[in-house]
Amino acid sequence: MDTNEDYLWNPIACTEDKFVVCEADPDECLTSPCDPNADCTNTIGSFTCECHSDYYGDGFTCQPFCSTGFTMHGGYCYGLSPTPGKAVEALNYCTSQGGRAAEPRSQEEHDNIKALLTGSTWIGITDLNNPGTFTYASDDSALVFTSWAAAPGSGNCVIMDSGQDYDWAQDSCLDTNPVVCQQGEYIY
Ligand SMILES: [Ca+2]
Repeated sequence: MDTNEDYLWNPIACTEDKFVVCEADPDECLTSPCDPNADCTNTIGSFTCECHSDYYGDGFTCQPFCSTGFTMHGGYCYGLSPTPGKAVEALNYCTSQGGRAAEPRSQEEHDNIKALLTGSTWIGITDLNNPGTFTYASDDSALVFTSWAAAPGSGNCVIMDSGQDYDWAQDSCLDTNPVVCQQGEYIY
């Protein structure tokens, strides 16, 4: 860039002594431009922001998928009731949280729920509508997966039984247990 020609470009011999102007890529991530719940990646000439896996958004603004008190596991948000209650109270609690009592419909979902529990806990399965045939509490449809305990007990409601490695056991609906609730897109 030639001072004698208004800084237009001018080819000259490479052996001449001249100043040089350097450029370097700034690391925009040093100024934390992304949402606190996003990862920043520095790129040449720019940077990118990507929300953490349990958040959604453009990276500059990220919203949690799950409500307060719920955490995401395998595409669903799960949360435990703060206090034990009878089965009907458990179902109502989950509804009040914008969800329903959890309905584990695969081994993966069962295992994800099991990992959250610290004692016997209601799930959304009963035979109240069809004595002897257990169905999902939300829509009374047939079970597509089961994990019954070796000693399934008796009663019209179902717990994941801490005494049997959290396999499913029947329990009186009037017993009191915490409940695990589930939120998410219910697509089967
Ligand atoms: Ca950059």
